[in-house]
Amino acid sequence: MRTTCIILLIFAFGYGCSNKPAPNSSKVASEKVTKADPKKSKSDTFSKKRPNIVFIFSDDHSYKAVSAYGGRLKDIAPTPNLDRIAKEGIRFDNCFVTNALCGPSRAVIQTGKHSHLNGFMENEHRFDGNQQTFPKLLQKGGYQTAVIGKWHLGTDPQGFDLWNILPGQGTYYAPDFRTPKGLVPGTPGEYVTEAVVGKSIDWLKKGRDKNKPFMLMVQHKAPHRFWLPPVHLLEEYTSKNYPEPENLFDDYKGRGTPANTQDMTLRVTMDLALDNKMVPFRQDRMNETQRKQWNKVYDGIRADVLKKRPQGDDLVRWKYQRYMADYLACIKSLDESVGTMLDYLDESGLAENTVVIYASDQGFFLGEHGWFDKRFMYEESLKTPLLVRWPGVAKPGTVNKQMVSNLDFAQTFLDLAGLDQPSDMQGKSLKPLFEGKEPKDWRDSIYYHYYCFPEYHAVRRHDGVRNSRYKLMHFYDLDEWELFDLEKDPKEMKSVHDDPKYADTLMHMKGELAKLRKQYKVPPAPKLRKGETLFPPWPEFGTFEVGLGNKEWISLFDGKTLNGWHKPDNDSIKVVNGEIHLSPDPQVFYLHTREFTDFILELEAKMPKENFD
Ligand code: SGN
Ligand code: CA
Repeated sequence: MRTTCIILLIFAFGYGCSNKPAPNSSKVASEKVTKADPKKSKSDTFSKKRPNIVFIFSDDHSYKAVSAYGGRLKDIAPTPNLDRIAKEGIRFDNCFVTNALCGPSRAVIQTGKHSHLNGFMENEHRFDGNQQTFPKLLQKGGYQTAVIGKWHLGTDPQGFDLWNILPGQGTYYAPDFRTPKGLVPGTPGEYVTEAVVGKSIDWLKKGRDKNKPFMLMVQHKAPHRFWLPPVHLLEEYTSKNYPEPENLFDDYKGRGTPANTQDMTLRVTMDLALDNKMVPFRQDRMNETQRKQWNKVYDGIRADVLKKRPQGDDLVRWKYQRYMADYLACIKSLDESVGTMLDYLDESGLAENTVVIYASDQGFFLGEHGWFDKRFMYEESLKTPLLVRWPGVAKPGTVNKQMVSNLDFAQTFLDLAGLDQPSDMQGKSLKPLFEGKEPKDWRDSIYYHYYCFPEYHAVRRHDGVRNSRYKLMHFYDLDEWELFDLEKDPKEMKSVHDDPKYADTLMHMKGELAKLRKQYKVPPAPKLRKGETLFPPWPEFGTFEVGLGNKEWISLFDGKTLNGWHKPDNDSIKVVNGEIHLSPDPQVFYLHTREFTDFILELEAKMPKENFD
């Protein structure tokens, strides 16, 4: 198993404009305000004029799982609260990330610069927080700033009046938080999405200086793998039947080596134990009630699948249903938390002068191409949802089709605050688009770059360019190209790179790519890592421990016989009285479907205790 990272760089035509300072500098804004209402204190009036910003950010949220975007899941898994933002504001249909991976996306947002310039190209990197970031500039410009939830940048946040973050990827149940004072252990019974929004509202109520405008980043863990939903949604979401994507059984013909050799299929990579929860796991982060509700639902599913033992394509279909149930229940909870925040903004009277922005760090495959995860420059992963509400400014029900990006967020926030946009930031403020303007010089293509190979999910390094109709991808380590005509082939099933009819388009897109690389000062890619094995276990992310703290061997799965199962040569697994048992030591194991015939158990390694729910 290997993984790759994707980096997307964004390009704009006539790009010089993006680096110009905002026309309304903070000085101008404050003068205006003082004139308008001389009786009020400057900070008071200033904060009225300058909008607050609530940035709600999720992790791996496909736009196909937001009902406002339509699509196959809209009726079965609606998101009424997210839809409310779209209805009362703007739905952006073409928001792309520069690199479809968590840390890199966050670093781009902090800095307004592509990964190669902010230095954070892979999740394993550590963000240099001493560099210029938008929260520092906002703080200097008179804003109160806070970040709550997933951070995932390795180093401590800077430029925030308050930070209260999940360590690393965080956990779904009883999440620990980290503050400047240290680790705050999780509270049993708490669910991460609710905890993040609860702490955010606490800060709005009690933590901030109410004389200043604020910028709050509400950053969710959900719906990141392993998609552990809150128990109140389990029954409902596991009993639905989710429509499949048309290309669930993609055979990857018509595309090159990378699509054929990735490691992110539901068929092979999706794990029955970890992803589909078909083996009991440590639940010491759950309280008794949660444990009971959880086991009631999953014991039932487990018993059912063991009876049916789906094989081959049926097993893929079964996994897809399991995957959607968990993923979409996490989304439902996220949507509920968005409702909680919107309600609070209404009740507190803050709504009127607060810009609410919803986005994800990148998209995600929900079975399209037979995949989960992201990293590729294909549409599902490249795009993120972007919804914006700005009462009195953004026209309700607007749909914006311009090409925008996470590269733009930093400058947008600064512009909203009436502050200068540093000339070395590489995006464009979206404020004019929020205001319904149609800037003539808007970009018409974006640049993407993913840097991580070998790595989890084995996506090859590539960069590329997308405009409104075409997408060109270059897997440069292989020197393989793919070109898609998104109008004729929106699902990206057949590259037309070698089709003579597209020769002119190919030439044009290659020119665009070269232009963007130059414009964004993209250096040659770092050397390809060689010789690193990236097979499990991966201590930093770990896998489930089986053991449940019992003194004896633990019963596993259907427990009949190990005959015909792939098993290790040591004594860590055996059959006792007709039951398959694991050694009491914490063991990490993987269940794979190999050759699509049956479940296969693989014991991978021992590992120390990790933070798993
Ligand atoms: C973990 C996941 C991967 C995922 C990366 C990056 N494996 O490693 O599936 O691609 O995170 O995700 S897991 O077994 O630990 O869930 S990111 O959103 O943080 O970039
Ligand atoms: Ca992510």
